[in-house]
Amino acid sequence: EGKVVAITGASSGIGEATALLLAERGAKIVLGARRPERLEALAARIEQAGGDAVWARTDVTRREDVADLVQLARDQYGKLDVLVSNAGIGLISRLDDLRVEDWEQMIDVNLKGVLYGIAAALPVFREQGFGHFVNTVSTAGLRIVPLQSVYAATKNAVRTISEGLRQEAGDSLRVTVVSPGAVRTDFAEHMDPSVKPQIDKLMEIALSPDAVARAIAFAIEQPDGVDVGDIVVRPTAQG
Ligand code: NJP
Repeated sequence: EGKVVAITGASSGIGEATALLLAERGAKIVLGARRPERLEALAARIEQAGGDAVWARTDVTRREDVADLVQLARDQYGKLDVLVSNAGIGLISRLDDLRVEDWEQMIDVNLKGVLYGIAAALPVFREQGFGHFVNTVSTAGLRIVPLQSVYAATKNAVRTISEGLRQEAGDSLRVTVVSPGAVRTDFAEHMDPSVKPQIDKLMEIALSPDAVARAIAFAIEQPDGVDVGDIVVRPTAQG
């Protein structure tokens, strides 16, 4: 339907599935992530299917990269309708293990990356008089369990900021948080081998990333004035 949608973490999993689905439905897609070869291949796939996509190497821990991604949307398509801040990393461990660098990385990607998205897109949305933030958070933030507390904290911080943004936004902006449960992506690949058995078990019941993509598309495709604020998508088998 001609919306311009920028997606961070578009090189795999939920971001990639969302890019493909929205492109198929007529959106123009601006892809961001750190792996250029994957973005290039995805953009080519979208173009071959008759869609429209551009990409930029984007590390969301670098404020200027996120600003450049937003600028690319404006340069290429003249506007930005939606920013999907989806890049995320889950490095779960016991607090006792003092994985301070992992904590910092999760804060940098999951929290500061989203804030950089707000810093880049909010002035654009204000100027345009419309805009939509979609932030991928987590069901891990809804029920805190051992090993996941720092990850959950970064996601709950984004949830809090999203609600503040919604309240400050007025009627011209939309803000959506999407909380996936277990989804079959590369997400678990970055985790410590010690938690692998637990994660493998979860992956047995995990959803396809398409399920989350459809939820994101649902929020984006609502008519003006309708704000889908909070969506949880998890497998029926997830406790
Ligand atoms: O995982 P994965 P998902 N700068 O690993 C990118 C949340 N979630 O699709 O940079 C920019 O396939 C990375 O790209 P690259 C989760 O917290 C998931 O499952 O090229 N991008 C890749 O495209 C996350 O927020 C589950 O390596 C960076 C993407 O992030 C979102 O869903 C459950 C980056 C990760 O894709 C998508 O994750 C849940 C950086 N510095 C929440 N670092 C689940 N899968 O079960 C990473 O509750 N990326």
